[in-house]
Amino acid sequence: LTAIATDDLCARILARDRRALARAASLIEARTGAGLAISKKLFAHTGRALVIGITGPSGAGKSTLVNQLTKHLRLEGKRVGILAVDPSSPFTQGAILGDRIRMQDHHADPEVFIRSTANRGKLGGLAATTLELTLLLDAAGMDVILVESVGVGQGEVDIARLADLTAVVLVPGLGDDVQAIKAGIMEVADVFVINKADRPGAEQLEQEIRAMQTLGSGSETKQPAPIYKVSASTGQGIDELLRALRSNAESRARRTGLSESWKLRLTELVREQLLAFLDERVLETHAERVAERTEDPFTAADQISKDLLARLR
Ligand SMILES: Nc1nc2c(ncn2[C@@H]2O[C@H](COP(=O)(O)OP(=O)(O)OP(=O)(O)O)[C@@H](O)[C@H]2O)c(=O)[nH]1
Ligand SMILES: [Mg+2]
Repeated sequence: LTAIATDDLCARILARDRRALARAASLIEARTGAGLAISKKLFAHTGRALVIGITGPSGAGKSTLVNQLTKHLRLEGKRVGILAVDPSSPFTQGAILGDRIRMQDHHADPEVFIRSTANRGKLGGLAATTLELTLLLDAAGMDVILVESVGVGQGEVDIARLADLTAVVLVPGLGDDVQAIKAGIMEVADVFVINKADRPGAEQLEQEIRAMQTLGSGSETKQPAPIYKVSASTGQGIDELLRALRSNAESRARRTGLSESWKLRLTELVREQLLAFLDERVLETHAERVAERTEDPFTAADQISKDLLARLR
């Protein structure tokens, strides 16, 4: 894209043109120079949207929940951006298709923008592009951005870095669920959502979470995350949940200032951005030498950064 075309695309995004937005999202996802130029240009227009991370095990009902939250937000006239991040797993195709189906309630709504993205970061984290996409949707005037991501161990931690607040979705009856969840999740969850509360076991799961919260709370000043029981498929409890998410975001903003989550988010973005500059082939060449023990890892790192600097110059 020429500079003029990029400028034009940015102007259209700011004017809330959906096709321009979709085009820009593709350019960013493909990590093109034009995508980067758009991200740079639009950054000044970001900082308004509330980014909510929705994470939890596969099949917990995250997409159904996102669909319900969107419905409620739309009734208030809010513009909603939805990013569904799929892990690079054999389920990816199915998951994207499934999300499309479950979110199709809002597909025709011009004030809702939905994007499924299969990109993952180089080191297994959420892709920098996901973060860039939240910035894009923010600039495009979305009031709330819902980011759905399957959380399996590290996933929750990653999403917490890009979201203003994170809701961890769990379901009763999985038994080992809470045990399987690493301690990290306790710090990451701003709100716990027990979904499928229409099924038996919700009370018990709530008690298990509470027990873990008391175990985990050392000298921390942080309040334990509130727990909400909902049924995403019927819509029961969604009003209360949405209210809780909002008040949580507000109280956090009062407590730490908005700058705190931005600092975290941008650190992550810059880190991923730097990693993206690495030439995969150069990395691999050195990795092979290290494996053959003809080079040590530290010299390899030196060489790789030298190569990087040479290319950037
Ligand atoms: N009984 C019951 N079923 C639900 C509820 N919410 C979602 N489901 C069902 O649970 C299944 C999984 O829902 P999804 O919304 O696709 O779950 P997900 O967490 O997005 O799944 P992945 O994206 O694959 O990780 C679907 O069959 C839903 O209809 C609920 O509140 N109660
Ligand atoms: Mg889903």
